[in-house]
Amino acid sequence: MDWLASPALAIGVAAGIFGVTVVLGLVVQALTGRPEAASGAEPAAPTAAAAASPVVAAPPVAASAGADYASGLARTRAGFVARLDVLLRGRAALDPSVLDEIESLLFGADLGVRTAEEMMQTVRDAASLEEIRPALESRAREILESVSANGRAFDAKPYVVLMVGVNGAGKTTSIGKLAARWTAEGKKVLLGAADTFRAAAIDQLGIWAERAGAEIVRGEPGGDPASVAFDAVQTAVARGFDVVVIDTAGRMQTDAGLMDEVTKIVRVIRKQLPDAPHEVLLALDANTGQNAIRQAQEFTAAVDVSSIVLSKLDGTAKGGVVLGIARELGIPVRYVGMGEQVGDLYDFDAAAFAEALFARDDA
Ligand SMILES: Nc1nc2c(ncn2[C@@H]2O[C@H](COP(=O)(O)OP(=O)(O)O)[C@@H](O)[C@H]2O)c(=O)[nH]1
Ligand SMILES: [Mg+2]
Repeated sequence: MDWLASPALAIGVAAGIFGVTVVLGLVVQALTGRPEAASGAEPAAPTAAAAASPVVAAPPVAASAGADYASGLARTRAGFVARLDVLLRGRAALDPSVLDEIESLLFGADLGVRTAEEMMQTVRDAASLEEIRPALESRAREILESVSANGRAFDAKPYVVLMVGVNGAGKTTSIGKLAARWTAEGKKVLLGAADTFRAAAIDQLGIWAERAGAEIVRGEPGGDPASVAFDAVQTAVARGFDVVVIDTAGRMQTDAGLMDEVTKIVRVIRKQLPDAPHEVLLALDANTGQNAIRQAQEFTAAVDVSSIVLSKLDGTAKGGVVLGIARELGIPVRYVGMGEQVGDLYDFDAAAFAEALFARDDA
């Protein structure tokens, strides 16, 4: 936790977040160029040297801010929005051929069919070429605002959060980032390592727990995930934890097996606390585009998903999938992950997101 108090890291993080878009673009490229790491990959080590004080100075997790979104969404913007601009610039009038081109652009933008159709209707309703861009931006904002998440009350103690999602979706990393945020707010946080699929997955959560100043309940590798979840909740009740976050495995022999496991975990948690889990977070990897929407459909059929953590927006051109998720599933996106470091998790803000999506890089 020492790194939280380190001015050096604070400066590093600030520079990373507010750095010039060009530099960020390179960073993003570097990140994307990496081979897709498996869930067992160790989170990148904190860069600051160990300081002495365990006192947490400030929450390490940034809330939403336009500048952060703007850089995180650079790749997405360089995709369909930039192409839209090129297309619109080259035209004198709103004729059928422009509409055709915009249509194929929207349908290729990972928005999902329904969302692409709605966006296309917005384009058709536009009276002039100039109106298209602002109309699309406000339609995007409307879609995102229609499912915005309410504030978390932490109205139960312990407040039980269950993290679900397929392998590599960013569950463990997002839990680490959230744990750091919550311990920094003074909460007593317990993590439950119910991804018992591989020993490395348990170790990965352990590293994050240590970094975040949270405690962890571990099971045996290959052990029963539901019993780890049960133990974690029991420990949280017995020892007065404010929050307990359960990490889960994202793979089973079959998808049906995975969903069975998730529902079993919920059932077993309820034996301890009938109204838990108070929140089910679904982690989705933005890189998977349309697939993320399908994954969400499967998980929502199995468990009552409260909201979504959309990870890896920094490394993808498929950020438009946020619109598809909002429109097709009606589940709020609560957090967006834009990097592997502890501070790279942002509260989702619909208006800021839509604005960043349509920001002009050439302005
Ligand atoms: N660039 C980037 N990488 C991320 C982000 N979130 C997670 N990752 C990386 O994606 C990989 C899989 O994440 P992990 O949390 O282990 O996924 P899990 O299998 O769902 O637990 C790891 O290498 C993470 O460091 C993010 O927002 N941006
Ligand atoms: Mg994991």
